[in-house]
Amino acid sequence: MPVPFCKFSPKAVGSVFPGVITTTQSFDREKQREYTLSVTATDQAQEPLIGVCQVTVLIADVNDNDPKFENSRYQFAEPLDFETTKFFTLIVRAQNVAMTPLASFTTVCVNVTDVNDNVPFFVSSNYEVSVPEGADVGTSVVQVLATDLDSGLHGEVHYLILKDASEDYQFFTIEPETGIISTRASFDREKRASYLIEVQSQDSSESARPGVHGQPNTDTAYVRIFVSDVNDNAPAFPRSVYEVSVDEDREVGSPVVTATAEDEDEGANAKLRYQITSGNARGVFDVEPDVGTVFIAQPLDYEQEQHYELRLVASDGKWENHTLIIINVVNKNDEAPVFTQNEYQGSVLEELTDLPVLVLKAVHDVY
Ligand SMILES: [Ca+2]
Ligand SMILES: [Ca+2]
Ligand SMILES: [Ca+2]
Ligand SMILES: [Ca+2]
Repeated sequence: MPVPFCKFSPKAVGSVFPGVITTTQSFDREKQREYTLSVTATDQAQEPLIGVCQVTVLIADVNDNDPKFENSRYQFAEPLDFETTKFFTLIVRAQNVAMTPLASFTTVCVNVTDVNDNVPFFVSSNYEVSVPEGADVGTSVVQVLATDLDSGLHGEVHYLILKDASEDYQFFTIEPETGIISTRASFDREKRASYLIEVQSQDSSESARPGVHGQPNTDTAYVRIFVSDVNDNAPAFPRSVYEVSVDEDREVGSPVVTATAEDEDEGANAKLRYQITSGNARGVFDVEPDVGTVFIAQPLDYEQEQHYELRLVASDGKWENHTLIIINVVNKNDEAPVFTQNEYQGSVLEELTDLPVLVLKAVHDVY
């Protein structure tokens, strides 16, 4: 068989002709470990004799090869998380065991693919907001916010209002993209002072979380909407007329009547001040401005005035209303009789019997 790697060089050493086989190129044991040569010896006689022998050449190993990487499988010791690390570069070193070890390096790039494993959580699970009563339909009330750590559709959040038994949901609307909640009605605090709705956030692809089959990830939050007061109610007295009788000898400071007005608003919008605006001749009466109690401010005098008609006004600072307070002064016989003269003179006839001697006139209650 032809061996292109060797040459055979016969050389005469005395009467012996040894053959020397030398290599014509280098060998690679990793490609072929041994070669078999057939060596033929021929003498130079007229009729030459031929000798044949087989030579097997074993290629000895030397540490001449770096370790080679092939398609390998790498296992991660911990679960990957796109949200933590999106891209890994691994430098892998392989080294053989030898007196003079040889090493190879390769770079493994790992792109982590995002899955929808994060819930769009609301930044607050309870919102408390207020809207003034009487505000126009379409007034924005609050913007809710949910954040989702995923990328793309996995993290794109939409909002909706859940329909519940209370039916408060029907008074509000939410923009799916922005989470802005607006009114669909105008409210009256005096009828109803608060509403409660439940809002939901959802991402925009199927969840990769266990147990959520084919659905997006969701979260919910409550939004309590308080209707804040506006001063839209005037004070109102329960009666348009109060009529009372007062003895003329009642002490100054005595209460005569309390006329309390009602105001359906709250707080400052229902804080009333009372005032007597007419009918109060000589300032005989006054009113406690916070409570509406009319009291005697000057001594009453039946002889001077027997009848008062006071106009009592209650005001909340914006609206007012009034009532009529009729006070009848009752005459009291509380003055000692006083003689009209200090000295009385009269003459008596001696014949008269059973006739008045003198008429003494006294007048009651001069003052
Ligand atoms: Ca993710
Ligand atoms: Ca998500
Ligand atoms: Ca009011
Ligand atoms: Ca009000």
